[in-house]
Amino acid sequence: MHLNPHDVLIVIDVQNDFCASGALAVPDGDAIIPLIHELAPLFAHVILTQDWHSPQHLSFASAHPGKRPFENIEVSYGEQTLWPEHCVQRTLGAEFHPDLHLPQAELILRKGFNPQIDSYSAFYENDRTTATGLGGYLRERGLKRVFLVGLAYDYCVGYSALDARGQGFEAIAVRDACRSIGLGDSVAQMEAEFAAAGVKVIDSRELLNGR
Ligand code: VGL
Ligand code: ZN
Repeated sequence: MHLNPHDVLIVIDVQNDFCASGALAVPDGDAIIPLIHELAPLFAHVILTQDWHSPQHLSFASAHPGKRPFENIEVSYGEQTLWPEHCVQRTLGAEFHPDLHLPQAELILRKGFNPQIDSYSAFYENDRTTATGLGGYLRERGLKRVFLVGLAYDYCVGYSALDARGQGFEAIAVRDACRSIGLGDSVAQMEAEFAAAGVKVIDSRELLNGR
């Protein structure tokens, strides 16, 4: 697969709390970092996202007495999964993994900072209507095709890819440069949504061999 100057690599949430010994560790999460470093130089544009929650964020089980992580609750905008406290603003867990080295990144997009709304997607908060501005940013800069890597495939990578399609961008998830949380059948469900929305899933070899 050949890349062009309108392609952008979006590196989703490669933060301490999603990596080994983090508060919401994604199994094998750190393992993708060397591959991300191989892929990034192929792209003219790189964007990072950073999960960036207020203390006592609505998505934290600890903010709901009697509730436990990974339970679902009903909130104003619908169903919300509850998580362990993670990626709290200005904590070590919210920092990018220390091995992640992408100084060329042009934008660091923070999301999930609204205390009352979670944000899996880099484009829309979980109410599905509050925009982060990323769609407008990409359009104004003439970026048309987004490649997604990072954590977690079945949540923030997945919802970002779906919303990219919804905003009229081509969206391609690089499967082996992602890892999943895996709650129930979250991976299969996300892949069914990818198929319906036209999100492509590729292996990194398709990029690395096509140079
Ligand atoms: C994520 C759950 C909660 C993710 C973020 O980055 O996939 N998942 N917050
Ligand atoms: Zn989060």
